[in-house]
Amino acid sequence: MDARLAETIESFDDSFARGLSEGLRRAQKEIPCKYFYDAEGSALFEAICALPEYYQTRTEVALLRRHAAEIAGLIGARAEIVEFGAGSARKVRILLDALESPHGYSPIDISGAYLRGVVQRLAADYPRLRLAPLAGDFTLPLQLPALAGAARRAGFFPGGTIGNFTPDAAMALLRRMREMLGGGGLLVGVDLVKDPALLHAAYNDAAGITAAFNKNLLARANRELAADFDLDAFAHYAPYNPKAQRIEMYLVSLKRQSARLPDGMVEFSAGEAIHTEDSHKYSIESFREIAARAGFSPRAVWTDENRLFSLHWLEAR
Ligand code: AVI
Repeated sequence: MDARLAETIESFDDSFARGLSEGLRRAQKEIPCKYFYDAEGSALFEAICALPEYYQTRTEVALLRRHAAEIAGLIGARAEIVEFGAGSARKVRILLDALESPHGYSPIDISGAYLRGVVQRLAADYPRLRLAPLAGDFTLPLQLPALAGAARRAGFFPGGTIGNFTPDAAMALLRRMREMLGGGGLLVGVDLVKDPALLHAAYNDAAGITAAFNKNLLARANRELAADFDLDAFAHYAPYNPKAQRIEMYLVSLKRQSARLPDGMVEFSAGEAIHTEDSHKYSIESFREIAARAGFSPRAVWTDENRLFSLHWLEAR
């Protein structure tokens, strides 16, 4: 990794303090889910991905493995892969191994510290690949470094993260990704509507990892912002809303209490909930409609035999 890229990682200004203060002063308190992913939260999310109840990761990985050759053919040779919310960048290795002479890889992730380690490991394993990491919020317009020598850019947005946006916001985000990519295609993983009991279990695991992931928002505020949240006085609550077809995640205050934030105190009544995440589920058709509204032509779609998860190849119109 050269010095310029290291700077790109260091210079990203995290807005956690602002996001937390604004969110907790709303009538319906909220903390935007993008703040889950500091180094601690990213590690907890990795642990979630390995949980028996969390079918998404293993199902998507199996789909990628099974269809890697076909996907590589659709992407084409000498492509630059841009991954939105790269996390551990484990899934992209399946693509990189299948692609013909991949030219470059540009992972974008909100956690600069996490991205640094990921990129170092990739550089060792793929010495010929041009790596252009970007620490930042991919929901905001980002300038991707100029494309030199690649035949085509292809976006990669796995993990069902598109579900963490409302359908309208998902459409707007897909449109922005299409613009950022300057044409080309996008491979996106989308979680499917299914038996609510399976969904409920996936977000309420027996080992309590998802609860720890949710509470890490408060732990992070204590670590980074000298806040004083009492973690034992908040409960993880993640019901499925069948009408809206989404899991909703909350931290519920178990008593009347207050907490110190950098810009003053915040009060909680007993039973008051902080909304921390929505995870929308789609049918294949409803997702393809959103992609079409965002200016993509939905092409191939792959799903598993139990129809738990789907992978969509979209081409910019
Ligand atoms: C990242 N995202 C797709 C996960 C999801 O399933 O919505 C985040 C998550 N929240 C709780 N468990 C996992």
